[in-house]
Amino acid sequence: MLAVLIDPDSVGSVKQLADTCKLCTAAKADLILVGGSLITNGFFEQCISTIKAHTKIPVMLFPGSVMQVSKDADAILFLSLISGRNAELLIGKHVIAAPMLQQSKLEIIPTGYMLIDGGNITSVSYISNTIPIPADKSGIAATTALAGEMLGLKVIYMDAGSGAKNPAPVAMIKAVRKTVSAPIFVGGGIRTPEAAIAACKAGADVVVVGNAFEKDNSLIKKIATAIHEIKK
Ligand code: 1GP
Repeated sequence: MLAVLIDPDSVGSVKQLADTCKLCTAAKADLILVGGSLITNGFFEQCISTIKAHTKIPVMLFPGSVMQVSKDADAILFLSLISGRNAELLIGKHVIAAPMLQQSKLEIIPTGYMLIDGGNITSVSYISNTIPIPADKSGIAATTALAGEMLGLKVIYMDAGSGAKNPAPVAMIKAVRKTVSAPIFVGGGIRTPEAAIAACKAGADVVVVGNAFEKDNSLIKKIATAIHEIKK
């Protein structure tokens, strides 16, 4: 599946976002993720309502903080940053968000979130104050994912971070795929249909692309088609 990541901070205007939604619908993108490490423009709620008004594609929150929760979305990736050792992002923020989530109709998706070194320091690594898993340590990634699955997490998200120089390595995705049965999201630094296909063939169930679409929205169709062709 293709998940299109929309970072509210990078949306230029409501019209631009509406156009992106139309392109996502036309390309048959499977999911829309909304979130960012930092939101400075106050556009979060309006971002969700605009997306909901312009497409029927399910909207999944990918929250960078407890402030990024909206009852208007369909689901939330309830992220536990299992590659890091920052207790706040493993359980602390969850305790704060849980009562609010209980009152919402959001589908809660417990997610083992793993940062992978993509060759540069990304916002998510800086803001979360955690060190990503080294790109050549597939064994660490696989055992981290395994522990996450044993703890009951339903999805594993391997993220090189938005704008990563290199996406998560194919060998590492394969190692995680061999070790867990949970669906695997892979994102960060995927800019071409070839990179998306490589991630899928290695075992990703969902490929997440954000930055590349902000720069060239014609890629939505190209990458969606490439991913959907694999299924045939
Ligand atoms: C980041 O996985 C996402 O958290 C997507 O990354 O913006 O580099 O596509 P990009």
